[in-house]
Amino acid sequence: MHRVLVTGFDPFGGQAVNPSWAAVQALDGLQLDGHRVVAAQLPTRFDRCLHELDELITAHQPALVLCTGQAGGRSAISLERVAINVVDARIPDNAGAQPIDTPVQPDGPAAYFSTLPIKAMLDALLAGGIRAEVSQTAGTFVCNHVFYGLMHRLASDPACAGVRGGFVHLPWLPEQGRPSMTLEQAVSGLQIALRCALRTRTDIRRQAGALD
Ligand code: PCA
Repeated sequence: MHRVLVTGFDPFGGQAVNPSWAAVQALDGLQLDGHRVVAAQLPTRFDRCLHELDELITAHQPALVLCTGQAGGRSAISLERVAINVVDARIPDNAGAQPIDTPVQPDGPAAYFSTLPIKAMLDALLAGGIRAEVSQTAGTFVCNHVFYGLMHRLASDPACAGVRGGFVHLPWLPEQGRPSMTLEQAVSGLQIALRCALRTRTDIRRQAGALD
């Protein structure tokens, strides 16, 4: 059966939990539109996250990859549009590293767009009663690093031809502070977003949403 790889991060910045790992864990083994979901955790470390993602892609040869992370302060599921080729860490990662003004890939382009149908996913989420928005920045920390590295691999590895990928940020869980989203909503939102991404090859055009 074709696979979908979904990743979340371990907790960082002194938090006890990361909603992205909590949510994707619940999707592991699920069958969606003829695909089996494989969920994996990535470390919130610049030195290891892309190496582990690369190994997961090589091992599972997924048809689609959705990486997810926590974005404290956001109140909706953020469908990220663009990954940029810069690292500018505002806090240290889980290994104490805090790179400033360095590229993710010295020989890579300035940016990559998500190849997931973010507007169709937005519509599906809003129709499902889940707060959602299109986001124009995944930041410049480990999440953007993984998003850029994912898109660079998919764009440059011939073995990944036709594989689509993207990134979604999730709000805090209620126990982390406000604004927040419940784990149930986050899990259900990721299912809706993934099902839509698997079914939709060509994105729709639509306003970026009420939260813009
Ligand atoms: N969020 C961070 C890194 C790990 C995570 O879950 C970010 O937005 O970069």
